[in-house]
Amino acid sequence: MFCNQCEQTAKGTGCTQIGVCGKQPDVAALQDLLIYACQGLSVAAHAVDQKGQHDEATDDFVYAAVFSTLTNVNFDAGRFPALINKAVELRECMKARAASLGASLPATPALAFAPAADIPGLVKQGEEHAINAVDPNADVQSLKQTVIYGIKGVAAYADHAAILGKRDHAVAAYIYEALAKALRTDLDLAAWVDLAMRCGQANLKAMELLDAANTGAYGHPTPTPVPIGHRKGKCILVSGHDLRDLETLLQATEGKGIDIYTHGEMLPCHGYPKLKAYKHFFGHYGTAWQNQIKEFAEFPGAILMTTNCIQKPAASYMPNIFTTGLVGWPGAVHVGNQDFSAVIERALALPGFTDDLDKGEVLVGFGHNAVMNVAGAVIDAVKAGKIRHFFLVGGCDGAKPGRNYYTEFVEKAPADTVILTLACGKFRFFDKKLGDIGGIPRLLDIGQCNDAYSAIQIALALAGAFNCGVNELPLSLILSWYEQKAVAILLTLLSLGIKDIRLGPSLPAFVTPNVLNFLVENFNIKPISTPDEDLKAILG
Ligand code: FS2
Ligand code: SF4
Repeated sequence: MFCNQCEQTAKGTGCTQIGVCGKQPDVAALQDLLIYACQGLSVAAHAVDQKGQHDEATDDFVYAAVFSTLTNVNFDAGRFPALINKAVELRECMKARAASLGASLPATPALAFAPAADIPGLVKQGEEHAINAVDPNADVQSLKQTVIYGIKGVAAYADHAAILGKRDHAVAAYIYEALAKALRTDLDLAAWVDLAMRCGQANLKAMELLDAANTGAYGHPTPTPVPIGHRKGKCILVSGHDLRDLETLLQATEGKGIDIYTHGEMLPCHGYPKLKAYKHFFGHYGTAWQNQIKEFAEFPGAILMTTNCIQKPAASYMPNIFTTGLVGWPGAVHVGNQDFSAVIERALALPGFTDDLDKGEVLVGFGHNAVMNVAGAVIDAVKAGKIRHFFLVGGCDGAKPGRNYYTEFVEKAPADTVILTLACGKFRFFDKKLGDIGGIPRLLDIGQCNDAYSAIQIALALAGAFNCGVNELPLSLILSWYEQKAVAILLTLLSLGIKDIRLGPSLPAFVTPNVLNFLVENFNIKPISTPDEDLKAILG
């Protein structure tokens, strides 16, 4: 086994025996084989694209299949054979369509790959098609992995958007082209830099679709206080990122005496008008994904995992945890087709909270629409010298040491600065009382990692208001990464020409020194140092 796609990879170089995340070698091989099967499909779909045709169901399948290989999504080997076989079935359809359109297909074994009949056979095939061992040129291989991991993030966003009916074939067209090209070994560094920048642009489109999907279905988030304690009663905890799963669960539990709590990246859901309208959508419980093992063990109700990020469940709460959608863990009950009756039954059988606990509130709901509504006040405060600087402190959380940098950074940021935040890294400081500047809260929660589009829109609007570029704004990006959505977002920021990003807690293992030099020279990207040093360097 070899996997180095996420930040917590073993020894900072690669997981070789078993994943630090809990991924077993057979699952790692099956995931690589699924990507290979999607590459064969992509070769044919790209040829069909070039004749001006495509198939929406194939696009949706590829988004979901690729998303299944993202870190902390599906650990269940038994779920992968069907996906691999489906990719091959769709590849054959696309091959036939290409032939009927007179499109020529390149000669590549991926177009003829035949999946083995059982899991051990598929695992062996997967080992022969490991993502990390395709290109003899280490720097090309590094960029190739950057692009493939970025595509995993793009696929995640596109899958979320497609679930709510928002699609743009341009996203799938890019994925087909790039996955097809990743089979080749004749492309040079410049070609891969171009594919990486276009991955960032495809991700911008996917995030724009997702923003339109979420706000179209549930309204624009508005500033909303969310209790972080609990109240007496039966309860269900929802984690992950999927808004439709939450809505379906809210509908199914209405009037049943069950309160719904969010965990991790579901926190921002409290800001959406159509979701917060449910009276039993009570509050938020716990912090980021890596704390599940402690926090889930203490939750007295059922737990529903949507999308990423699932952590190996402890035996103590295994009977309480349910997966849905693309998520899987062997032994955890998987519920499909938006039928959450088993989750509700379990919640009713469990004790629920036996008391009321007031732990205060946190404020969510500062998506681009809400921030634009106070843009006038923000601009005036900057012009009057009341706001000196904005920091976007956002990105993933994770278990490795070094992430307290972000807490300390926010604590040490001077009182005349504003912190914009998004994604699960915020749980390091989300409950800090940072006060306000003339009524503008100093800590503005933009939303999930899935809402990075909102942060980009806010930065562009500020740049427009001050008649300058984003790089000239009094704004610094202090980012943390863990998994492949963060890779996709980083590529988007780079593709928009955004410079001087500080990235931590460590740099990706799949980036070679030459690729890093390229990033430093062209984008002035830098690793985080200490909060004091970085604040001094930024504020002067
Ligand atoms: Fe957290 Fe990062 Fe879970 Fe997001 S680990 S912010 O991209 O997917 O959340
Ligand atoms: Fe290791 Fe991360 Fe891969 Fe899991 S996803 S096997 S932790 S590199």
